[in-house]
Amino acid sequence: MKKKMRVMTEKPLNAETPIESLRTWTTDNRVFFKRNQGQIMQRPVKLSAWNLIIEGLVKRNLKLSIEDIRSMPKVEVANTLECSGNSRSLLKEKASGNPWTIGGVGNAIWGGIWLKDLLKMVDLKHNAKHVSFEGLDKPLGSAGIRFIRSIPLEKAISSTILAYEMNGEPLPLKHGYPLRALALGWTGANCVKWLHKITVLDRPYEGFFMDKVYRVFQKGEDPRSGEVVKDIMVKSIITEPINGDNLLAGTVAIRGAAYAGEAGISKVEVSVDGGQTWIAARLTGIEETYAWRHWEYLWDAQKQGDYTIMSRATDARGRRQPENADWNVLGYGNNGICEHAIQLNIV
Ligand SMILES: Nc1nc2c(c(=O)[nH]1)N[C@H]1C(S)=C(S)[C@@H](COP(=O)(O)O)O[C@H]1N2
Ligand SMILES: [Mo]
Repeated sequence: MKKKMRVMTEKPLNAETPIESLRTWTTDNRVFFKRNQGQIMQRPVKLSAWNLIIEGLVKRNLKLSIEDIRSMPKVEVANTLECSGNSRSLLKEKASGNPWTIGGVGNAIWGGIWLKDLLKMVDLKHNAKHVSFEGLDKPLGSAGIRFIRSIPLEKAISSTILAYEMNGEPLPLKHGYPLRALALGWTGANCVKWLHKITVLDRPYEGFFMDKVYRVFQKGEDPRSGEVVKDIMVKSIITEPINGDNLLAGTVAIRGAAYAGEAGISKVEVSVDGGQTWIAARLTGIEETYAWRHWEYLWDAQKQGDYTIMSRATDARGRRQPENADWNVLGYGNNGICEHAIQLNIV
């Protein structure tokens, strides 16, 4: 039986991927986590009435139809998308926001175009520094604030795509049909769905979704003083067995996924004694720059009892997961080893 998504809120729709569905290298579109600030349109936009507009610090404004975009050189890239607030509910101290466990992440093969190809067409002005994306989703709440986010031009040129396909299917309505931005290796908030306008700016976009949220700050601090969430930090999750399982003594397969945004994974280690000793896990499956790496450790569990199982990942730049996450008011970036430990009972 296929497990269902865990819905945290219906309006807006916020739902996480069931743990079982994190075990395949690509995550099924139907159970891929869904994170929304606004109201998803009921029906997909009519493609004949849809355009992508590019304006701002450009020498030529551009208005493209979906056919224009599809006729450009196509890129297909595997990219693991994670919500900045993923694992928030596992923090030792409560933080406000959707109570994600580990399912605010998924890996997909995205088909689309390189943003740099579009930026070449418009001819950037010399003071172009940031690129903002605006979504078509209707804001919820009386303030009526649209979802607009910007990324630095450097990221826009080096490794950002505009995707119209997800795992070989047209981009599903809930994931931004017909087009979304994907800043590869960066957290979900940088990947605007239902994209319809790109504006080139000389500074980061100023607005609610840039200045009040998606920033790392402490109690009493002005959100604006905090760093904007960007690349995904090195992290590993255990997807098998499930926390709290009772298992027979013998070989226990401990499996999971590890990811580090723009960096690859060089090592995953597992501890079955609460972090005292660590053993290298085997990296399995496909290795792609922006995609997670699956891993496995076959544990010979001989003695009955309660065990604390942990995993820790090291990325290709030598950065390792911290013992505990750096707490912040909005609970972003929980990649703590201890927070992601699971308990098993061997019977
Ligand atoms: N237009 C628009 N884009 C958006 C959002 C949104 O609310 N509106 N949410 C962002 C956040 S916070 C995340 S984590 C990802 C989630 O993408 P998914 O729902 O396709 O998994 O979309 C991002 N893009
Ligand atoms: Mo997010």
